[in-house]
Amino acid sequence: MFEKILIANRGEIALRVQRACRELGIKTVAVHSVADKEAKYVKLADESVCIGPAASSLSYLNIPAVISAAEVTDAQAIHPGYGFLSENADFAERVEQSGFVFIGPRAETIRLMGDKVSAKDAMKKAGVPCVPGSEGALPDDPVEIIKTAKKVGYPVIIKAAGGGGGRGMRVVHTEAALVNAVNMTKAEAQAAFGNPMVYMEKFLENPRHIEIQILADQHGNAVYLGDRDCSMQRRHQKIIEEAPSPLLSPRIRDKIGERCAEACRKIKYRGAGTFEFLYENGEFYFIEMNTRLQVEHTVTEMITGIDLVQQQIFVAAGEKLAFRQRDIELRGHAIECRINAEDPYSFVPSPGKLTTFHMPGGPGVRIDTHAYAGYVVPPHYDSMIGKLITHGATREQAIARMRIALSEMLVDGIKTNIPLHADLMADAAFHLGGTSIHYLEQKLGISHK
Ligand code: MV4
Repeated sequence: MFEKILIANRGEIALRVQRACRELGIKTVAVHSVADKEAKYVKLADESVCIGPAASSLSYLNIPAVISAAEVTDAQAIHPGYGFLSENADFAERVEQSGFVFIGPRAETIRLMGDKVSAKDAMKKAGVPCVPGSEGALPDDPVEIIKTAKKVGYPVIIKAAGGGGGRGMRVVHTEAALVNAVNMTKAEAQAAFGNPMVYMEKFLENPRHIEIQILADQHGNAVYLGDRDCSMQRRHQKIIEEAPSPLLSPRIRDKIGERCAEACRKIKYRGAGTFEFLYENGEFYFIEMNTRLQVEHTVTEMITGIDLVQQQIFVAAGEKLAFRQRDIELRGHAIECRINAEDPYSFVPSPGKLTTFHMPGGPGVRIDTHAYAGYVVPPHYDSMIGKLITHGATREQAIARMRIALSEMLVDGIKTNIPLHADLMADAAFHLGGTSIHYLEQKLGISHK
């Protein structure tokens, strides 16, 4: 097992990874920007290294600075958290070339999944159900493009191979608009990702966003750890996630889960990963695979009792998974509310000093946060300051616990989205079993983009 791990991230996830390491007796190295030098997780780490100025492009995204920090501190492995360098194949490659273990999949796998055309192709071949659409990337020939759309059926969606997470997409409703839309998406994709490749899919009008968590070791074993429903979002930012999805029966869950686990065995996946699906009219449609730990991994941990960060560390160290599929049991229901430093309705960021910071407690309540009274939320990064997670025997109990926990939570000095979460926990459609990916924007009266 590793003796020392460098954590290439900040905020709540830096603290989350640190706690996993400490429990395993692994020493930790925190890296931080100038703006984060007073952060709690920096002080709690065994060692810390300042890797650059506040701007993340010069610090948390600075590959040579992160690798140098691992060298000077003699760390053996690097955990990238989520965001920043976590899905950067070049980073993973340079980490391993420098003699460290990257806690995540092989660089080759990250690269495969980073290109959404090759990801979809690989998953289709591995038996994962995908959205109907073009075979690979769209050709240049307008006649071929029109033919493909006719076959797929309108509306279609044009997506950039280099995109993902909602970037570089365009919905097309008519043949008249098609070729121009493809060309526009290509030009944008070239500018944004340096890759003009685009592909076409049938546009699903009102799906749910359901994802499957998987875990694979380097010995050919892979398991699925249930699903999460992440449909409550706005502008591709999830705000509430839950596990399991209230929509799925155990039989359907096991069927899609086993498909994902089998795909992981086929492509020799290593580490934790997430299959993202759209779910509509009882069918799953694969859209993307995330090769990192996700913000919402906590709800999976609550219902499985498995520490996903520790599992990432075990498999990165070459250990075999200590459990099989039949050992994994889903217990009860968990909900996560992302607590953001922002106006609850306009979503404008609200950095600044937390003058009050009282956190709730009680049975089934978990809080993952690096914040505390007196902490200053810096303006340079993501607005998420913590996650409130509740677990209950049933969905109703998890919701009840969330309502109580939200009512106990006091944060002053900045604006937070706690009032929005309180509204949503009382929302009739949410209570009835959740909503489609468009519900929150419709409820808030935001028009589609
Ligand atoms: C789609 C879709 C409808 N049909 N693909 C947006 C993020 C990216 N991961 C994929 N996305 C979508 N792909 C087809 N064929 C609708 C979306 C989408 C969406 C997906 C998941 C969560 C939130 C979303 C919000 C708007 C659109």
